[in-house]
Amino acid sequence: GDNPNRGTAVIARTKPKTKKPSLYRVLLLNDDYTPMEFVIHILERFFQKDREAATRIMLNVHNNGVGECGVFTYEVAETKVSQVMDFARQHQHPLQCVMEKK
Ligand code: TYC
Repeated sequence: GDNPNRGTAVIARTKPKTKKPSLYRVLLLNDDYTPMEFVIHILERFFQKDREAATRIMLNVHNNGVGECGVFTYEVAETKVSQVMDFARQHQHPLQCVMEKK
């Protein structure tokens, strides 16, 4: 016969193919030197926080040593960390920003 599928079997996928991406927290770390106003500016500029939210997050970091700026996919989190670290270095502040898997 001319049927090219003779003798083959195809099993249809039953689950959707897409997977949820892993999520990562972006964290700011406290230090004794970075000005509070600079940290608020970082949160407004790179994390789209309004002034009230930015101030709350900054004070949370100041009081607890660490605080969450947001939750993102891997590539976005990596970009945020780089942007914050580059900006802090340009302004000669020791501010540290890290990401961790949720
Ligand atoms: N502790 C700093 C100060 O007293 C303020 C600060 C807040 C620094 C948050 C870093 O991630 C930070 N000037």
